[in-house]
Amino acid sequence: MTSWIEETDKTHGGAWQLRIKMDRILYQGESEFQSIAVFENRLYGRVLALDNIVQATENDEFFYHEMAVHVPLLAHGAVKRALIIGGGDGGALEETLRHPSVEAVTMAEIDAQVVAVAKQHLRTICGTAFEDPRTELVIADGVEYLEHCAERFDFVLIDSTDPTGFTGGQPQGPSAVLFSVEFYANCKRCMNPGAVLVTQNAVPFTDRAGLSTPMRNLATQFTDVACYRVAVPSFYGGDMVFSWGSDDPGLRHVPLERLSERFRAAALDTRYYTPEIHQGAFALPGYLRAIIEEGAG
Ligand code: AG3
Repeated sequence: MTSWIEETDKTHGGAWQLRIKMDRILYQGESEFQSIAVFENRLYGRVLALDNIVQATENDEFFYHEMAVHVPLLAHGAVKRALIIGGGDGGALEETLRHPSVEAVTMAEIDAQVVAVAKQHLRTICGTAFEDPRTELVIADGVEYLEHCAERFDFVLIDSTDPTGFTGGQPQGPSAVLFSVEFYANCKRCMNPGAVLVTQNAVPFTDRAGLSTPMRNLATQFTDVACYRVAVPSFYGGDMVFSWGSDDPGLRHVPLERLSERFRAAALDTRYYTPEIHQGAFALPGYLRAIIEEGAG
């Protein structure tokens, strides 16, 4: 019998369904927070799904993780201390640790079981990032962690799951708090001058509020708010978007030669990121601009 993982649209009353074949199931379980599955697929390799939603796959995780991390780090140029909220699969952590400037990365992940599953089944995604002496893993609710955090970071990445839906433009579900003004204010409090925050905002063609709400909320905290895009093959609906908050507009306008120099100096071995892609990713098609300007509609 063939089994499939099925992700169903939540924002248009079940208008679409994405099915990926589970050729071999490696792990299936329920944690305190969500269902967790790791399976093999002929196209994607090993796939991590949380509550039936694809989070990362072996064969296309580089689209997501390289863009989540290398764009802000090479724009900044001297990140020493980084904070990742979520990111339990370890992919973003691994990319962050590739930068020689990085001295310490704190990761606040709510679900210890995701980390355990990643260590056991997703080593091609996390490598040995969890064992790196620069890594401090905190199993905690990101909101609570930041409320009490006395550290200061140069880079904050919010690598969370998507909200489960939007009611009146307001995100719903366990990760909803990670898109709120209060949460961004706490991020900001824990950021050094010139630091940058990046947050994943899913696929706006299917989840308009998933982009417009955080963009609006980020603008209450940061003077320079923007977003950039990447099409992740295993996510349905076209471009996904990372939103960006900083008080230094210069970070978004680093000349290509400078980015290329930094890229060479960091000696990153990338499969998606290039300095040209970095710059081009901030160019937005009209429909994304409209979502940001007009809201979810
Ligand atoms: N977190 C964001 C996953 C977004 C999934 N959305 C979707 N499939 N529509 C990914 C975690 C990777 N570290």
